[in-house]
Amino acid sequence: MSNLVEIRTGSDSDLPRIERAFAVLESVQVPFEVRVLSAHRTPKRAGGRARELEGAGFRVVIAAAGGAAHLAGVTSAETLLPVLGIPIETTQLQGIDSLLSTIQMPEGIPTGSVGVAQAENAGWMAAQIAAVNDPAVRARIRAKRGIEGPVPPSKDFVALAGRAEKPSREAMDLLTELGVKDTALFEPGAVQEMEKAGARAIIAWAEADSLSRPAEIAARTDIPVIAAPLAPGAVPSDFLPRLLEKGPLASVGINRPRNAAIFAAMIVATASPVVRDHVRAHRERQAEEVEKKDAKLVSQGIRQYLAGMKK
Ligand code: RP5
Repeated sequence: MSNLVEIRTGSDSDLPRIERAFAVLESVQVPFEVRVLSAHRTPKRAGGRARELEGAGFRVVIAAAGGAAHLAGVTSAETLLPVLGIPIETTQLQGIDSLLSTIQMPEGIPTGSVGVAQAENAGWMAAQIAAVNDPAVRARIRAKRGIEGPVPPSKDFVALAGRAEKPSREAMDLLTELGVKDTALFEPGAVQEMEKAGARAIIAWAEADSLSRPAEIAARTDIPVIAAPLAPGAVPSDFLPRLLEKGPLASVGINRPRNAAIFAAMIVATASPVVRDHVRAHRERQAEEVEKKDAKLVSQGIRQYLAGMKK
């Protein structure tokens, strides 16, 4: 069987810190390859390899880096495969620097980040994503994680969990545009219903008073859970660490419902060529929009362009 998960680190000094990810993948027999590919020191090699992954049969990437941790983000920009970031702990800032530079991706290019040093969670998430359409591996994962019940069905379906009307609508509209026509909103406790519906990914909304909710859902299922934190204003410094305390889950950053939808579609796309084509087209449209803006800026010059922006 070809490797399904690529694990890349920014330095070989990261390798001993993510050993638990290797152990998890080995325990459920999901084959993986490990590489040292730095976003900064070997950018061409990291980008080039990222572009090859889909064609080589990989389903998901884990990217671990510390400090100015751009490896997961740069990799996300170069592949349509879901990328899970592991922010490595740092001495001076305890890894909060790594976490923020991994998780706070711009709209359109999501990375799913686990918490600081949470290699084990990344291993489970990667295994679960690699197995969305593989009942045998799902059965192994469920047995190891102690999740009850037979392996549920799996189809191009994304479940949204929690009461968040506007972001849910936004995410569902985008999912439809990305070829995932089947979506539904569930009460957060309705995990069995989400499983019965055949979900390939769950988007779990979390607000300041419900930060543990995505992890509570994730504890009861092997469907990959995407934590989608929402906050109306400034958040305390422990907001994201608390959200990511338990797992397995990955978060797309604060107030990014569209990235939650895209990340969910990317997970579905690993088992659905139709959705994959839509995700690719969406990426291309995004790039064209930015290129058009740049061309306009070059032709108009900065003063006229800024004046146009202020109108
Ligand atoms: C990052 O800088 C790496 O991912 C690592 O976490 C950190 C230190 O790297 P080394 O100086 O040990 O190579 O790029």
